[in-house]
Amino acid sequence: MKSFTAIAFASLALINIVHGHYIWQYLTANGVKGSLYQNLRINTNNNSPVTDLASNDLRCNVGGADGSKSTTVSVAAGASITFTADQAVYHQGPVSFYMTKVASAASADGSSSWFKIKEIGPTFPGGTWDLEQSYSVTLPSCVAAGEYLVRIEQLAIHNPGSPPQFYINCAQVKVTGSGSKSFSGVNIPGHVKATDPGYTVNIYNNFNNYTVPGPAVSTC
Ligand SMILES: *[C@@H]1O[C@H](CO)[C@@H](O)[C@H](O)[C@H]1NC(C)=O
Ligand SMILES: [Cu+2]
Repeated sequence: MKSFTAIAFASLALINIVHGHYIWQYLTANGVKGSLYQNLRINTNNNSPVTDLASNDLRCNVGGADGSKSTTVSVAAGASITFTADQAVYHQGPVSFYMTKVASAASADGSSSWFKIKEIGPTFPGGTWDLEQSYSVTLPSCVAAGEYLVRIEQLAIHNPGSPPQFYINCAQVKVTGSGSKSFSGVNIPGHVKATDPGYTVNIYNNFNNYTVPGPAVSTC
């Protein structure tokens, strides 16, 4: 079993080198898939992940603090949006979605408080992950109208060979509707701790349960 695990890791490392990773590049809103980076922050790290738990790049990816070149899309509270990557996600791990309310989605740097609106963990028995090229999230129907950054985070778990990798981006969204609810949240970085079981877990060995890192999902 041990040697099988070692071989599995060796081949995973090779896949990394050969195929590269993935980038969140398209947003579908109001049923329309946008053009490249339309209504999304534009990252400058190609398809590389963020791995530093203390980095501000965890907010909206490397380069993603600047929203000046991106547009903002109006979406009704309760509607769904979809993030699509340049290729299907293939590193195993959870997907989480967060929102932060801001004065202007185009000028926000992500330093405000984030609340989680959805998480996708593995299914057991087996510990099978939902690996897709696109993931959708429904914006809470009760959330206050106004501008938000909506963030996708895929955490690619690479333990124990190398640290987990964050694949992230932020959409610029103006939520419309009559909702008035504001949720308390967490700061990013800081939302995932180096000691979180969902961050440290070895998914190849005795993998029977899992808690997605970060706060609990906020619901109406
Ligand atoms: C699985 O459950 C045990 C017992 O509650 C807990 O200690 C452990 O951290 C959990 N593992 C993960 C990866 O969440
Ligand atoms: Cu990769």
